[in-house]
Amino acid sequence: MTFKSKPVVTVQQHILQEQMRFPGASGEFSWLLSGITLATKLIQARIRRAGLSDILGEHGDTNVQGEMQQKLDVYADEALVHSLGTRSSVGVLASEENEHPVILQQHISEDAKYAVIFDPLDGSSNIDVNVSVGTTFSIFRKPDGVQSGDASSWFLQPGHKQIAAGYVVYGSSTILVYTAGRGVHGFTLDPAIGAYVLSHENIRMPNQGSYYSVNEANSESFPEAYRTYLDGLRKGKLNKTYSTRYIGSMVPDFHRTLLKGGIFLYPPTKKFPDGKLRLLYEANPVAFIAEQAGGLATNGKQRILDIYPESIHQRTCLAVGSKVEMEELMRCVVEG
Ligand code: FDP
Repeated sequence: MTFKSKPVVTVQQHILQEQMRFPGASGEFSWLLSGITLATKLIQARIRRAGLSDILGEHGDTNVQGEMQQKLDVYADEALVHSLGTRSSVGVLASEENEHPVILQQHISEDAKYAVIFDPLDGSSNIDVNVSVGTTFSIFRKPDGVQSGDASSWFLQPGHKQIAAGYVVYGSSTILVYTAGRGVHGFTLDPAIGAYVLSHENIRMPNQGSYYSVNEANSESFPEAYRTYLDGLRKGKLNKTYSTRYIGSMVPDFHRTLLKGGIFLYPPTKKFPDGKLRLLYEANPVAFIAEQAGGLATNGKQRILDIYPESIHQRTCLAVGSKVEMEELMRCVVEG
């Protein structure tokens, strides 16, 4: 590595550079994001040693979704709460693992401007078999007129109000992807220096890809329009030969879709008639990133980022991906 040929830009430097474009920016936001990068470094260190320490397997409790918590889920949740809990700009935190938002009591003050919601370890059914998993996060500004103690209302805002969102993929390398509404940038964790380094600047999703990503075992119970759509892809309706790719961890499945194009979808099924994925900490962050990169995201009826949530753990149907595949899906759904 030479400093002359390619400057090393860490995520912290990048955020500070972005921030300098806004006169009067206080630096609080970059301090907040540094809490997320610290937590995800702690999480990835645990994941990398998973088979060597007593961290695999079930924790013994169930989370708010009624799912058995894995030990790593619990660790990841604690790492994020611990790392963000000391940022005075963070008023409330919410997570897949906790039924109610965590109010950081000591921060209920004028300084507390941001609400952070996250899924500490998405795709956790893949942990024990050494398959990629991820962390997602979404950040809102405290809405006007909200009482500090009314924590849920900090989050009950449509996704287009997110001020930043992102995810980390714990895959063959660890990569952080985020947007603050001015493009999408990816940073790979360099284990030699312990820093996330800019590796994917201004990511653009291809207009069309050649993969579709869905749990086809559920296809018998998909609504007719989704079955017609998938059949069309297989039969070459979009003038491409498609392959399937489905990991069963949303974050790496979406990450591939972002870089290679195509579509990722979790339609309504018999078991999950309203969709399985969670609006606030799964669909919203990837929808924000997809749109910033030139893609689209819908629940089949409306743009994901326009949905007004009614509860923190609300589920949604999700289809997200390249323009060509998404426009064809919307056409199939409208025609019914
Ligand atoms: P998991 O249940 O393993 O946590 O919403 C969680 C999620 O994984 C997503 O990451 C993934 O895309 C989806 O569920 C997988 O669901 P199916 O096993 O039903 O396909």
